[in-house]
Amino acid sequence: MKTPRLKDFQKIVFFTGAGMSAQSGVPTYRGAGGIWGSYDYETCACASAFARDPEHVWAFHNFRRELVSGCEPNAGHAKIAEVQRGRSVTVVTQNIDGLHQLAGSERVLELHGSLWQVRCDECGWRDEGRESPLHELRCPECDAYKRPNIVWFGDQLFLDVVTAAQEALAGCDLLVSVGTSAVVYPAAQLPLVARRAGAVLVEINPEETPLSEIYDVHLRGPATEMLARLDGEL
Ligand code: BJW
Repeated sequence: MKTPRLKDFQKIVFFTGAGMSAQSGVPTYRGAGGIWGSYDYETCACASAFARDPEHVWAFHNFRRELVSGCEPNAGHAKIAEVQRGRSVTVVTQNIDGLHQLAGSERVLELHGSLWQVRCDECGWRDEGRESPLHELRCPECDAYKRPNIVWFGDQLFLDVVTAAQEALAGCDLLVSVGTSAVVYPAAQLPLVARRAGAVLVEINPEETPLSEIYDVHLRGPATEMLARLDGEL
């Protein structure tokens, strides 16, 4: 199949992972230079680690807040935001960095939460802001530790977000997946909803993934260059 042109589709979903932000300087999780090469998710990114040592988990997330706050959206984020103007486009992202929104995208569904949101699981208090690092780690209401509103390993995904993502995928005629290794579930299997709905599926990734075979078109290269090939002009 030839590379689809965005103007030929009515309802588009961009499904993004860490590779989307790699060219902004945000490290991916896996592969060369990936975060999990230097940090152990069992001590940094799961609820049991937070219960054991919340300050250690916060040190990791404050490191991430500082790192990401120094990163700008790249040309790929900008391209998606541009395509979204005046069209039915939903961004379903596994990323927690908020760069789609900074680039101007609306209708962004954050499957794994946000680095910039915090909550208290004791009393339900919530807050949002880009203070980097976050200094006050205790809930102002009940003094328990705040936690990042991020979906860690072993956490359930937010049902309302997953439902909205499934609806967008079931109703789309084009799905463009960008920069995900497709190994983290249940997010990895969401593109299958679009496959079953008969959409055209495009995978943008320099590498093959375990789900590459479900895609109609494979654009093997970096996100910014490959997104530019899709021709967003009306
Ligand atoms: C480029 C590029 C460029 C580079 N341009 N591309 C079924 C089977 C097996 C296991 C499970 C299962 N169901 C659930 C599980 C357990 C677990 C899981 O999936 N484990 C697998 C790893 C084995 N899932 C969960 O625990 C989930 N919860 C859940 O299912 O609850 C119910 C349940 C629990 C337990 C058992 C059973 C059911 C929650 C998952 C939460 C994931 N959270 C994280 C952590 C964030 C922490 C933090 O940041 O602070 O979210 S993990 C991390 O991986 C992050 C990402 O969103 C996620 C996906 O990673 P992504 O985006 O794909 O990035 P990478 O780095 O993997 O890949 C980057 C890609 O980009 C590569 O392919 C590159 O080639 C490419 N690339 N440069 C384009 N320039």
